[in-house]
Amino acid sequence: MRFDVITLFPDMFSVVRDLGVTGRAHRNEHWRLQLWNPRDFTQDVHRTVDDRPYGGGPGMVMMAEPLEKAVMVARNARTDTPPVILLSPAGKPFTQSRAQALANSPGAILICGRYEGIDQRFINRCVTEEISLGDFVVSGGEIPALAIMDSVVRLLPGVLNDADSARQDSFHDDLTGLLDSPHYTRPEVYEGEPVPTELLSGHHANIAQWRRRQSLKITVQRRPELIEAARRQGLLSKADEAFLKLLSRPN
Ligand code: 9D3
Repeated sequence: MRFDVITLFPDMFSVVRDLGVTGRAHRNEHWRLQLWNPRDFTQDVHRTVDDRPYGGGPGMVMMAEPLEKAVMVARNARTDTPPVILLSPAGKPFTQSRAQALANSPGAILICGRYEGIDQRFINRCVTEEISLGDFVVSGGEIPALAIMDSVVRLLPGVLNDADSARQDSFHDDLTGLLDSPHYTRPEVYEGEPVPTELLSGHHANIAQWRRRQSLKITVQRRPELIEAARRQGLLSKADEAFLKLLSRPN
């Protein structure tokens, strides 16, 4: 797996390259990261990468030429023909299934925008798809690119430890199911609040039932649309439906 990232802030990427699960995977050569700064593809003394928008309006626009040159050099540094993905608030929402598809591929060239936007002619000429992380605003594409690489690298075979890998095929790790139930660890009472007695019983069937019911309850409260999706996917049992009916009763 290889990611080539085009960014004005290459220093931001040490986090995914050096730390945690993705850092270990990078040291173990499960993936490579190559960074390309559009400023290095300018000609003028000021190394200009942005200019004022035609038609007026606030902010600056990233110029096409330094970006296109960076993409060309990144492309030539690879033997395959990867997708060229622009991180954009106007992109298609990123999902776990897109992460899985990227994990099953040789990787991608990721373009991180800054300023108000990017010259559309660069997008038309070089970009194969646009991806958004969701309906909120961040200052540039870098943090979304980091999140995408993290989500993809942890899916590569051999990257997670055995315990985490075992959890991966359960629908808990993928958001197509229900939201997770709460977790507790020592001490048994914290600031006067005890661990739910069900989790202390050692009765595995009761623990599983308590967790399932907590998941259903939290999902109804926070993401009711996921209940309908789970139902359509045949993920809800008769017992689940009975519990949901109980939850919806006024009490
Ligand atoms: C009102 C115009 N704004 C668009 C919503 C301007 C604008 C805001 C933020 C233009 C670029 C940016 C920088 N954001 C990204 O590049 C970005 C992003 C995001 O802001 N939210 C969620 N996903 C992404 S992916 C890239």
